[in-house]
Amino acid sequence: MGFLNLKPSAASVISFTWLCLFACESTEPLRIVHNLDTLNTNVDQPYRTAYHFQPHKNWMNDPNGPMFYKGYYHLFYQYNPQGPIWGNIVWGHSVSQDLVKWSSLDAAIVPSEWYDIGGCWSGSATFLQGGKPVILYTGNTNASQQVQNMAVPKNLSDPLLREWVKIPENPIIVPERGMDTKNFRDPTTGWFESVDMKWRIVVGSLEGSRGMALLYKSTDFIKWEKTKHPLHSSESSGMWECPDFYPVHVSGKQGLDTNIVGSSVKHVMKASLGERGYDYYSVGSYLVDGDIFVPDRGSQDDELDLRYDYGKFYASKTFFDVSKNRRVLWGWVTEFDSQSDDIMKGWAGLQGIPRTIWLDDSSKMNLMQWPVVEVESLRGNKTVKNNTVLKSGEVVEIYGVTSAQVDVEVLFDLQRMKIAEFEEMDANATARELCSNIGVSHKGVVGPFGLLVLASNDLTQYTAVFYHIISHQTKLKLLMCSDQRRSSTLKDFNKTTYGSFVPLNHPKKIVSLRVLVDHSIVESFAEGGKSCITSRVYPTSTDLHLYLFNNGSSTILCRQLNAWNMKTTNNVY
Ligand code: DQQ
Repeated sequence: MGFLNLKPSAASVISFTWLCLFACESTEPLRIVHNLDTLNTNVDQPYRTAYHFQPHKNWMNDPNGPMFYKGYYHLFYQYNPQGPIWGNIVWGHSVSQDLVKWSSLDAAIVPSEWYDIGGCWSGSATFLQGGKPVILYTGNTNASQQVQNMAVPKNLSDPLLREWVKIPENPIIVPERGMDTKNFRDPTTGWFESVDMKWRIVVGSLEGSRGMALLYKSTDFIKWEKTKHPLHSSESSGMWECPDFYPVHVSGKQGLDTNIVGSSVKHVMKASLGERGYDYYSVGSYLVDGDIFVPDRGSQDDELDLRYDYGKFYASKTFFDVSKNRRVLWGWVTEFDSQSDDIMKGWAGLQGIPRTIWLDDSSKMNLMQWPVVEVESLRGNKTVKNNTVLKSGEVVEIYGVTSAQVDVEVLFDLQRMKIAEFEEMDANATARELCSNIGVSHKGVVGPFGLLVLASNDLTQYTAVFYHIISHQTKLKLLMCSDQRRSSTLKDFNKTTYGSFVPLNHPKKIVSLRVLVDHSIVESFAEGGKSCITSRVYPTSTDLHLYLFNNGSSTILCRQLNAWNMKTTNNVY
């Protein structure tokens, strides 16, 4: 990791070159506000990422108001300008022309009025008629109550939208009498319905233990009226943070503007459940006349039951990227070390790689997610290793890759498998429990097999991302695991194991896996994006390697492996 241990002078040179490259290519010169002199440039920073979105220092949580405007992607985010722990929350603001190289600007919205002095919390951007962007955000008031506010750009001809003005009508939505004023937040992107010529938004809320998406309507986007019943809710789910509601096409990958309804469209309702710490979604129908969302696969109480990601991924938000006709998902990936580690590092929180999101054609039940294509522009030297036979207990090193900064795509060939060979697993156990119980060293029949990333030379440290084909509740299942038990020797590191069942519509002969590794984050995508697991890990070894492995008794053929060293886009650490 020598290249991260730059002396202050070297760091400054690299940053300058990078900023110049980016700023000089843009139509507008960017005003970069971070001051290199104040950065912790003399501290060892092995866990800062090279190509993920992260501010130069301090705390970051939810992505807010992502949008594309006049040639630039905008990402706002919950940011503490004063330190690496949550508090003093403002809307940080960065811009990019390609979703992978970012420049930071001044904070867009900061606490200043009685209605947001306690923090400018999460919200969304909407394009009103005429293409004018506006932001809705939650203000934590001087009495610690939650209200919804609006901000508009000062200068619409500035593609960087550097200055935002809070409107005089704020707060535009306040909690009604009897509502839980501390659980009323995170307005969504608005959508317009021609049936009554009204805008709609959803605000997350809680009544008792029932989490809900309150629906509000407006003709002018300023005066809002709550509908009689929520758009959707779920008993015992706790507060619904950062709800998201959007249409997906029933077939194909193209994204849809949030206003679209119709017979070729399904809708997705997502809620971030604070008590569980995960983002859940349902696919279903939006009945505009009844102002209600009806999930297709409703369990008894219509609970949301699918997850974007079965690892660390929270408070996510999508936007419709009109420039590429796709819907893009951002999600916050928190740290997994201790708060004192964060204070030492001087920062906490990443955004996952933005993902294109669409409905799974084969099931119409779940979403597909895949790193945006622009990430592939960061691929450098390529290593190819085809037709590797992995006998039981074999570990094969992939040479030529920078294991800390790599994009790996693998195809495993299961031709020789017979269904009769699959192991029967505890029918009552969840995928995560099965992954924990099995572990990477289990000697199964078909699996575990997969990758060891961020692995030390002597294999005492590694993060294992692997598959296991099993029989569970009398069905054939592809179990995907990401095991952090041996990822680090750090004392306060959370050594958890994540797991997910990957939808398999029929016994498959080939299964695919893609893993993006970036120093302290491992993002895994199974079967072209049917299931995803994101992990945060902190390897203490400085000599890191990449391996293929198979521990099951059946031989596995790794038909194809492509690995690319990934370029660095983050200019400083
Ligand atoms: N983070 C924001 C809230 C939101 C929570 C505050 C979710 O608006 O509910 O920073 O992480």
